[in-house]
Amino acid sequence: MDVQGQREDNKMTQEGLFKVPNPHISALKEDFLYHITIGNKTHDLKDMFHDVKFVCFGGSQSRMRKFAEYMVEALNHKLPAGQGLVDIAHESDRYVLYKVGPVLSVSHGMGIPSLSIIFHEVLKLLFHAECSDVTFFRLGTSGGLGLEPGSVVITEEALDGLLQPYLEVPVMGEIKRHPSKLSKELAEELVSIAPKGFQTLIGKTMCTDDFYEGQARLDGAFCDHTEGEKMEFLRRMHQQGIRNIEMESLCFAAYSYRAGIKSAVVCVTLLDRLKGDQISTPHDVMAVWEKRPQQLIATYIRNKLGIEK
Ligand code: R2B
Ligand code: URA
Repeated sequence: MDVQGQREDNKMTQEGLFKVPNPHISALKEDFLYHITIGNKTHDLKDMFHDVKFVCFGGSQSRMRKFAEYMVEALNHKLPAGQGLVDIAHESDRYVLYKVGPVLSVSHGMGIPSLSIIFHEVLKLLFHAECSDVTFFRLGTSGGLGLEPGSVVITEEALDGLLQPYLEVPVMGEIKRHPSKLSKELAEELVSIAPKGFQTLIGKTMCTDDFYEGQARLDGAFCDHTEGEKMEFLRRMHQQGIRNIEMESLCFAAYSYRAGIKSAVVCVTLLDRLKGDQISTPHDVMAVWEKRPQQLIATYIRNKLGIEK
């Protein structure tokens, strides 16, 4: 079943508040966001999160902590004397959640199932907190196609492993199909403020459920394809405008679109898949590359908040 039409039904109330599309949520006695150990009756979510305007997701817990620390500096955010950043989800060890002024920094783990869980819970958190005009970003890593490693790709459209532009979710024995569209306007705005010194571009992204065979690698524990077949597939992808490969953009795009939230996927490329499969770049070089999406998003947020450097 194609649920494309649903987008018109949900999201914003007349006051511009974000509203989750699920009508059952408001009927719950308490909505406990299990994987981040936050409840809408246990906690005063409006008091804690009402001012959130930007939610930044990324795979690794430590990277999202570093991003939160970086945002403290970037936003000239004053932490109360003697206090540091605290992981709001610290009672669960599944994800981390930091708040720096209007910015949430959240880890999503690896792959669509992990991202999907935290995405549901963050949307419900924003709903309970009565947030409005929130923008989402995924700041990630990826394998590039025909790009200098360290380049940054802003996703124009996310495609699955069959190169189809939608997320398919089996629900009660039926496949639900959700288009994986992203904001063209936001992608263009981001590319227009990208720093010089490395390439930042808009391109399509293939999102797979597997890092090895699913991404046409030859170096997994299993492999039933030849080098020639791999190269033929990667070249075909490149010809279709695909510039990178990762493992979450499809769900991130589809759920943002379904929720009516403006969003962007910004991933640095760690290698050129037309040249190989193994990622063997030294750690210090990779650390510099991994900061590039963060720097771009920090610039965007600073601009929106009118913060001068
Ligand atoms: C990029 O990197 C991870 C796999 O190494 C995965 O989460 C992704 O999308
Ligand atoms: N993440 C991926 O999913 N693939 C890569 O090749 C690199 C990072």
